[in-house]
Amino acid sequence: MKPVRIVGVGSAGCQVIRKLSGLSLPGVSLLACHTDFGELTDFPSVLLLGDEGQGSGMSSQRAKWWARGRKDLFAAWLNGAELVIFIAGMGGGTGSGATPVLAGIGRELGILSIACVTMPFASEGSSVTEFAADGLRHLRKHCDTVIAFSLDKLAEQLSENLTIPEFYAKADELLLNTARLFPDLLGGPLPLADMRPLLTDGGMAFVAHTTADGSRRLEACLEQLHAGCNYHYALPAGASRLLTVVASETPLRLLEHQLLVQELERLTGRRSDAFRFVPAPIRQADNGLTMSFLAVGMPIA
Ligand SMILES: Nc1nc2c(ncn2[C@@H]2O[C@H](COP(=O)(O)OP(=O)(O)OP(=O)(O)O)[C@@H](O)[C@H]2O)c(=O)[nH]1
Ligand SMILES: [Mg+2]
Repeated sequence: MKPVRIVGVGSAGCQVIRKLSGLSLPGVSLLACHTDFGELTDFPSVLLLGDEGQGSGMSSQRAKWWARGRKDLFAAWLNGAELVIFIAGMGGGTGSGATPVLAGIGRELGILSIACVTMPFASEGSSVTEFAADGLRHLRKHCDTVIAFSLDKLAEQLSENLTIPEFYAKADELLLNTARLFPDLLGGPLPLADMRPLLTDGGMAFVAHTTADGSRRLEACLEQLHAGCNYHYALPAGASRLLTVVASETPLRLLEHQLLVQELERLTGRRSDAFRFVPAPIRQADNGLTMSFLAVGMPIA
């Protein structure tokens, strides 16, 4: 039985599942979950929420209700899992309403759970923002660890010339890369047993993916850490546990390591014994330095 399950909920979540299904991930089962039957084609496993198949009509209440109606089916699919990762765009009816309900089903079964979500643009309007905030509040109750990115902040980092589909492809990539930080089964650096103490009851988490090369590569990565796009958080200040995943063709120099530890101590307000640095496999052969930061146990904003 595959120990890791990834569930995409709603259009955005299913989009990420589609991308993950193109990767070879033994040990991982994927599920696309939606209220809209038309968006559930060409997936290996799907779960339709409700019987109509016409979408939620932007109603998170309806999506919640329908997700509760699938409790037995979803629990059966989760059987034997050790970790479940939920992916969704908060703001629509399905993602905002159903994801917390599905996460609650996982929690009742005692499965370690993580949610990686995006929070909508302010320009999507106040009802979308409220759905999203409500969904996030509920996710915090039902998941061990929740990571939320702000689309407004992501847009600030990217070129203004991107088209909307190009922008959403970047948002999907951010969610996908974040999900892949987790167990080694997904290409992450640590086995599940080592992720467990980090993520259990982790609350809100901060994640930043950075990459740079050249003689000031470490400083450049740290600058990118400051320009992260986490909802609520500009920095990993106050985190109780921190994992830094380092991939580099040329290993970190001693001076770089010292600078990194100093800066992380300053940013988080923690001593270095709250940190763990792990090397990651290099996916691209270049001289660059790639560092991902996962800070768990962030103070509630
Ligand atoms: N990552 C990502 N986010 C998207 C995409 N399209 C829209 N979003 C964002 O995700 C939020 C939720 O949109 P959807 O995923 O379509 O919503 P849903 O969960 O399908 O809910 P309903 O369509 O209302 O049933 C939106 O408010 C946008 O902020 C996408 O292609 N990728
Ligand atoms: Mg949708």
